[in-house]
Amino acid sequence: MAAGVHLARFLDDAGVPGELKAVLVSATQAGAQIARELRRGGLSGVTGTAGGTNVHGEVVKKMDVLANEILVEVFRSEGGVAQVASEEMAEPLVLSREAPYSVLFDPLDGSSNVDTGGSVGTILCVQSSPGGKSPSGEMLLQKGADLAAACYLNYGPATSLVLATGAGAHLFCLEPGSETFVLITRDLKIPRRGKVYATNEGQRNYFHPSTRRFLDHLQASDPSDGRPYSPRYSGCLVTDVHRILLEGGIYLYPSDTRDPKKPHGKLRLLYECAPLAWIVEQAGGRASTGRGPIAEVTPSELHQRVPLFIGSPYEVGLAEEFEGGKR
Ligand code: AFP
Repeated sequence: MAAGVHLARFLDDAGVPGELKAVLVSATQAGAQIARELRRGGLSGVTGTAGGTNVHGEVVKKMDVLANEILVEVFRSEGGVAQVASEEMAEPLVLSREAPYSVLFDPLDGSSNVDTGGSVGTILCVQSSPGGKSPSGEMLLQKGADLAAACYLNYGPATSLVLATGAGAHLFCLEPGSETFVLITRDLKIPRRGKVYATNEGQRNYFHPSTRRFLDHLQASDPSDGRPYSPRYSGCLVTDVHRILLEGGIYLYPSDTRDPKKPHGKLRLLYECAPLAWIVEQAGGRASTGRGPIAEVTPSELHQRVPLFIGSPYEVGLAEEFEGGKR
C-alpha cells in the first residue's frame, strides 16, 4: 500500500472492522481539532491554567480541559463507544449500553509544555466492551495485551499520528489543508538499539540503586559499545517515545522514593503506558515495568501508576537486567 493513502482507505484496505474504523476515524478527527486549537494558542485564550487540580492533584491547563471535551464530544456523537475514560476524569463516562468498544485516553500529554511552545501529545486506546450488561468501570480493567487498537498524536512541527490495530504500527501525517491523515510509513520498525535515553535526571537521587547503575552504564565512556548515550528529554512522553520509535533508544520513568504515595512512578497504566507499549511492541520494540511486560500487567484500578521502560529491545532488555539485579 503506497504512501499517500488517507487513513480511512488505509483502515479499509487493512480489513479493520467498520465499527472500529469509525471509532479510530473519530479519534483522529478530534486530534485534528486539538491540533488546530493548539496552533491558535494565546489567540483564543486557551493558554494558562483552568484553575483547580485533577484527580491526580495536578494543576489542570485550559488546553487539558478543551482537549478532553473535544474527545468526549466526538465519541458521544460517534455512537459506537460504550464508555470513555480519561486522565482528566475521575470516573469513566457511560455513553451507550450496546456499543462494542470503549476508549481510554490522555487528552493532552505533556501539557506543562503547552504555554511555552513545547510539543505535546494525545494517547488513546480502544478496548472491546462486553455487551449485554450495563458498562462499568471494572470492565475497563483489561490487560494491554487485549487491546483492539491504540494510537498517539504528536503535536510538534507537524502533527504525526502513529496507529496500531494488531498488524504493525503505521505513521501518518496531518495534511493541514484537508485536515486528514495521510500515510507516510507503513509497518514502522524500531531500531534494535539506539544512542539516546530520555528520563528526568533531576530525580536521579530518588531513583533506586539499580536504576542509577543502569544510567551510569549508559553514561559511561565506551565508544566501541556506542556509549555514552545522549540525553533527550522533552517533558512529553509522546514526543520522546516518537523519537525513540524512529531512531531507537529508551525512555524510562522508573519507580522511585520521591513520594511514598507514588511508589510506582508517575505514569498511568491504562491510558499512557499500555497504549504506547502496544504500539511500540508492534514495531518490534519492548515496554517493561523493569520486571516484566507492561502488556501483561492486570490493572486493579483506573488511574493506576506503573514504572515504564520503553523503546528498543536492546536497551529495555538491558534495563531489566539492572532492575532485576543481574548487573
Ligand atoms: P504533564 O502532562 O503533567 O505535563 O506530564 C507529562 C508526563 O506525563 C510525560 O509526558 C512526561 O514524560 C512526564 O510526565 C514528565 O514528568 P516530570 O516533570 O516528572 O519529568
